Amino acid sequence: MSTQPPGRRALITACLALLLPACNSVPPPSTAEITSADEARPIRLRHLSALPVPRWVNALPIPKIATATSPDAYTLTLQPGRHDFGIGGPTTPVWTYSDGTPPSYLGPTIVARYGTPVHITWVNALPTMLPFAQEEDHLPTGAQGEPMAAAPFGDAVTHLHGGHIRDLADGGPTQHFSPGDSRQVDYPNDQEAATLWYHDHAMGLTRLNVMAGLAGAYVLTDPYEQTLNLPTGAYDVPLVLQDRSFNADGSLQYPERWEPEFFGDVAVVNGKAFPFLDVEPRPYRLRLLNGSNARFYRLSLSRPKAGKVTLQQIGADGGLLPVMNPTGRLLLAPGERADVIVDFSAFRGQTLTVTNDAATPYSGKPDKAGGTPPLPELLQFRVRNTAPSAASGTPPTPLRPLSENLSLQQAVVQRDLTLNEVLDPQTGLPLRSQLGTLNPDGSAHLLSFDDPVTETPRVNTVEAWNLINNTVDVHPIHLHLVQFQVLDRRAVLRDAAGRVTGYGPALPSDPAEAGWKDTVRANPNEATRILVRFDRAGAYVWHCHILEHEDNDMMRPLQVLP
Ligand SMILES: [Cu+2]
Repeated sequence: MSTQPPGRRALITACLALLLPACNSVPPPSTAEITSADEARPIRLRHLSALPVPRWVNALPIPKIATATSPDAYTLTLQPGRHDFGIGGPTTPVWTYSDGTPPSYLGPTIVARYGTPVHITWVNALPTMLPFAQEEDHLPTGAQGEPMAAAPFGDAVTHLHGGHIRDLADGGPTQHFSPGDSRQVDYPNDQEAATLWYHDHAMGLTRLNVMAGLAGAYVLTDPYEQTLNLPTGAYDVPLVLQDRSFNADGSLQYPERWEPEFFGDVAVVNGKAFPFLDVEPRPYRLRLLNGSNARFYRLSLSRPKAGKVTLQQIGADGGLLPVMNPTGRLLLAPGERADVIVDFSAFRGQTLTVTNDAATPYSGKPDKAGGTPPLPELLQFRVRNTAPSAASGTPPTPLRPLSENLSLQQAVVQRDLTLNEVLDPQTGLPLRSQLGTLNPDGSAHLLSFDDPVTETPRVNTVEAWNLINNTVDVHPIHLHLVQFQVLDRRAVLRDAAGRVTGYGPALPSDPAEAGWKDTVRANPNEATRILVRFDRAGAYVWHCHILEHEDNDMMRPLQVLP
């Protein structure tokens, strides 16, 4: 581990997070300062695969549709297995969700229909050792030197990300259960058609269990969506984006003790390294899902020497957008989804590459000096040189009006909440990330997961949450239970001690996030406002979806009061 003194970037973070008196001489960061001072943290440069992984030789697999035991009922068993990522080396020990057919990495896709509940029995048949090395004492100690809470290895619990579900079925971090045990849950599917996903959420283990393979897609359809003439069947393709690194023996390479973020050097899409997909010259619906632990993707579809293809974004986390969003570049933080239509009919016989230029860690700003290099290429589409079919697939505009247009005037409570990073004063390296509230003097009040609940909305009320990011990186903030709307983003104004004194002008949200969202990017030194209707009482959580942050300790309880 590096013992280099903290760089300016780290020092700024420490001052903002802790508001140390000794830091008062450091001026609050401006955009320019963050950019020019963005220094690499050597700790993040390690995870290079031990073998050269071939590109564009693996056909993209489409995760199989889950086999039901009876109509809309599934038994999914969490179990160990081996998987061929197509890395040109030995197969890889992984953890999988099995529906009784031979298990696969990722888990099988659950296809659900609006208004028809899905019943799932989750069976934990995992061993008590992860498929990659991990120290027993894998998390740093907490704020008072106490050991951070983590479930024992082998414990697991599955959360349906984006699902509108009662708290006992939510699969929150404290609901983990041991090997040999099982849980039964019902998902009501009483929300709009959307690309949801299921993944592990066990306390202190989420980054490890998801890295091991515990994730899968959950596609919810509804009659309205089916009237839109969107591509279906083989032309409706989920693309689960992950990054992994591999050891020479084929095993997953992951740090044996907690590190602030993990960035792999191999793009894995639907469980294959750098795959390709042969497509027909016609429209496709691509359901992009960022299933990485920490990597952001800023995606384009590129043609050799011919620039970028316009992506027609039709959906975000919680379903269809009100209007289509044509864009050349899509930004996806961990946990976020985007549905796009790509019409390949203009590209017969050509090869198109899905490219990525998001730096790591992702600050949202040009990052010339710092971070690990991005994964510049993920996936290729090879368009067959056949006659274009007269296929459907041009989406109408408007797509789907918002079922409710939330306004700030509806908000009965406005909460100021903070995103913070705590650095080791000795080494300058991150010890943990924490959410918190805002003190009356504008300083941050950092809170651990175990501190008493502070976010207690009343059921069926609307609240405005003002997410103040005191760090230098973007954090994707995810709320369980709800789909919300992004209101605006404002620059945070600070005094010399870094305390919040006010806000700059409101900037409207991105057209890409104009629909329902369950995960929102909170940019550094900005306050991101979301409007949320809490429509079900119960005990939930909200957290950063960088899984290393979520595990230590960027997660808080959310108690919706009756
Ligand atoms: Cu975070």
